[in-house]
This record gives sequence, structure tokens and C-alpha cells, in this order.
Amino acid sequence: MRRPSEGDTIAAIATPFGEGGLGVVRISGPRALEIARRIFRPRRPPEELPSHRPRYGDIVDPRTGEVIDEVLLTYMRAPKTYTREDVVEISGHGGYLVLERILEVVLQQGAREALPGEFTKRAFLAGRIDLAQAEAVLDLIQARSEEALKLAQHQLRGRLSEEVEALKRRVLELLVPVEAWIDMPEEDIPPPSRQELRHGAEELLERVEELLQGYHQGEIYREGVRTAILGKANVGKSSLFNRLLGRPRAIVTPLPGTTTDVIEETLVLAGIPFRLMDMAGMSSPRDLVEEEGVKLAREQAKQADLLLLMVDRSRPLDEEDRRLFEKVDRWGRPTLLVVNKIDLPAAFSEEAVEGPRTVATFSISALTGEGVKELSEGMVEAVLKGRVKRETAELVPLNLRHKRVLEGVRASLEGLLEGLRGGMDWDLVALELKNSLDLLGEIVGETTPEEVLEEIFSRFCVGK
Ligand SMILES: Nc1nc2c(ncn2[C@@H]2O[C@H](COP(=O)(O)OP(=O)(O)OP(=O)(O)O)[C@@H](O)[C@H]2O)c(=O)[nH]1
Ligand SMILES: [Mg+2]
Repeated sequence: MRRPSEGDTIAAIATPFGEGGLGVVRISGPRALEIARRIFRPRRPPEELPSHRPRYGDIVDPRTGEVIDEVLLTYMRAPKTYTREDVVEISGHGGYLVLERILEVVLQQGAREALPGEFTKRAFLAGRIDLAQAEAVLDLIQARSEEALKLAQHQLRGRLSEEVEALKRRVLELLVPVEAWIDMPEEDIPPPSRQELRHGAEELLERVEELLQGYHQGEIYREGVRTAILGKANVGKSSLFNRLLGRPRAIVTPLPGTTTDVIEETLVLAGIPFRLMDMAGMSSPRDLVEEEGVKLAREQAKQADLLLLMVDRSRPLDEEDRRLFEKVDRWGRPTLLVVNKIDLPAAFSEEAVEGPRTVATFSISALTGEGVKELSEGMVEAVLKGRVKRETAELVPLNLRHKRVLEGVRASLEGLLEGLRGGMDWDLVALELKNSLDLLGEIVGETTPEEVLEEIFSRFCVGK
């Protein structure tokens, strides 16, 4: 068990800012009940606040006797609460301003305003949830799409934690005989088998690799697929951008050089968030603004997860198109070739295009919408085939922190395997195994340094 968090009583508005019909003020800590008694007047007797049962009544400012709001108040006695401390939740009806008034009287009665993530941090410190689960709460709050939500819920249920516990058990199984051999040389025990150790370490390494592969997949759902629409000026990039979004977000004109900045919007297709970017045409810039625009477009495109490379079929391909193809080849990003303006007479045929190495070609008209549905299906497919498997249930979601820690475990296991081949000292073998064990502990928060904890919990919003 970790140390319980003792000390002060915290409070915050737990529901998001805005015009919700209902809102919650949450109090946690040793003085929660006392504060509730002072500010709450039940509509009907008795006066007591039984645990885990909502009571109907009014919040009253004890200094003035003014009734602030009609509420449901629930007192929950420790330890069966989110934070494992005494918790009071007040559901008000009167909108955000009234919630702020309720919070104000709660603070006047001796609570302190909670820091972002402080409730969840207390839950973690009390051992109610582990760190991977706390992070899942965070992801849940920030989830951008349904799939991301599913992943986060999965993690909340402890999927990653289970995996990590299993890995730790296996490291321990390897470590125990080594430790025994080191610590009790006078006993009559046989030395550990290097062969078995090697097998064990190889198996572990394999599992760690598998987990690390899950990172990309989780990341795609969490962060979205950065998708850049790329092409010469005037080929119809902004028209496609608007068409995919289903609204006129970017300016479209017959003049080349219309778009100069990068415009980004999120588009969710089949549960995958695409961060769609419209940008300046990659043509010779005519002035400083266009020059900067082209530079920006190139930087974005280089880093994109997916490129939609667009050409205009109503005009012959030229030097600028070809130069762009070469660039795209060099960047090596997954690319869909989009042949636009097929409603106009063709100046070349798609088959004849010596394009860059592309995943697939799509012929569309951004003007009429023809072929755009197929293109969006192609975008989904490119992501699913290339990087994401659909069976999210099988996926163990990782965030960047988990990934870094697991990479540390991988390095440690690789070092161990190399050492075992070279006749490494038993002391060092034990050290590498212990190192892996410590690192694994970091994921669930047993050995996580205080700064890392601070950083994680500070990303929460207040009230969680
Ligand atoms: N006939 C036809 N015209 C199109 C199509 N797509 C775009 N256009 C027209 O082509 C012109 C340029 O379209 P934009 O969407 O602004 O092109 P862009 O690639 O964003 O241009 P820049 O921002 O200048 O690089 C506009 O007049 C559009 O109406 C299409 O599929 N068919
Ligand atoms: Mg444009």
C-alpha cells in the first residue's frame, strides 16, 4: 500500500465550463463532511448525512443565510470513494455562475481549491488506481474520437497494468535463482542455467516489442493522422479540403496562390481522427508571402502521416508536378495520388502518370464531389492496412511515457542477452534484471520519480 494522502481538504467544480443544465462541485478530504454540514440545509429531516445516499436540499451561505441553489448532496465516507478520503459531491442546477458561488462558500468554510488532476492524484496516492489508470482518466477526458475513447477505457480497466504485472512476474522468476546463487554461495544450490535465462529474456523481449508496436496504433487514435493535401497551385486542394469537411472552410478562387497559410481541421472517418491540412500550392513563389507559405507547406508535408498528392487532369503535367513527385518520393510518407478535375476534358490519362511510389490512385472531382467518397475510404484503408489494426480490443494502448519506459526495458534486456552470451558476471545479470523490474514499476507508478508524477497530474483539468 502506498502512503495515504493526508492533510487538507480540496474542492473544485468537477464538470466542464459551459451552460450545462447540471453541474457538480466536489470536495475531498478530512473536513468534507464538516463543511457540508455547515452549508447544506436538507429540505426534510433528518439532519444527518448518511453515507453514499443523495440528499435533497439547499446550499446556504452560512454568513448571510442566503440560499444559493437547490441541490442534491451526497456524502461518501472514506474509504469507499474515488480518492479514498471523505468525499462530498454537490449537484447544482443553476449553471456555472451558481456553481462558482457554491465553490466560494465551500472554500470559505476551509477547503482549498484543488489543483488540476489533484483528485485523481489522491486516488493514485491512496493506491486506489495505478498510474497507467490515472493517465487513462486523462486520456478519457481528452479523447478526440470514439476509438480513442475505447482505448482509454480499456486502459482504465487496467489492461496495460495487467500486462506489466505479468512481465514483472516473469522478470522475478528469472531474478530469484540468480539472487539466491549470489547471496547463498555456501548453500548447496546449483547455479542458474544460462540457457534458461536466455530463453526467458528472449521471451520477455518479444513481448516488450509487441507492446511497443501497440504504441503507434494507440497514438493514431489519440493524436489523429496528420494528413497533408499537397500539390501545385490551383489544382483544387482547398476545394477538396472543403469537400471532405463538408463545409466551406478554406477560401477557393480561380487564382493560383490563394492559400498561403496552413489550415488544419479534424475530420473523423470510421472512428479515426484525420488532422486534415490544406496548404499553399508547391509552385514557384511570386512574392514573400507565397515563399513563406511554400516553406511552411513543405515542413508540414514532410512530417505528415499521410499525403494526398493532387494533380489537375485538365492540364498537362509539367516540370513543377514532376519536381514535387521527386520530393514526395524522397520523404517516403504513405501517399495517395489524387487526380482532380475529372469533370473537365482530360489533358492526360491517369495510367500514363509516372507518379511517385504511391499507395493508390483516386480520380475525383472536388467540384462535383465525384470519387470523393472512394478517396475517403482509401484514406481509412491506408491507415488501417499500413499502421493500424482494427481489433482495438486486442490493443494495449501506450502513451509516450509508457513507450519511453518500455524502450528502456528493451535496452536493458538486450544488454542482458548480449552479456549472457559473453559470460557476464552473475552480479551484473542480477543488476540488469533489477533494472528492468524498476522500469516496469515506473509504468504503474511504483517507482515513478516525483517530477514525472507532477508533470502527469498537472495535465489534468481542475476538478478531476
Ligand atoms: N472544374 C473543376 N474545377 C475545380 C475542381 N476543383 C477545383 N476547381 C477549381 O479550381 C480553382 C482552384 O481551386 P482551389 O481549391 O482554390 O485550388 P488550390 O489548389 O487550393 O489553389 P491554391 O490555394 O492557389 O494553391 C477554383 O476555381 C476551383 O473552383 C474540379 O474538380 N473541377
Ligand atoms: Mg488553396
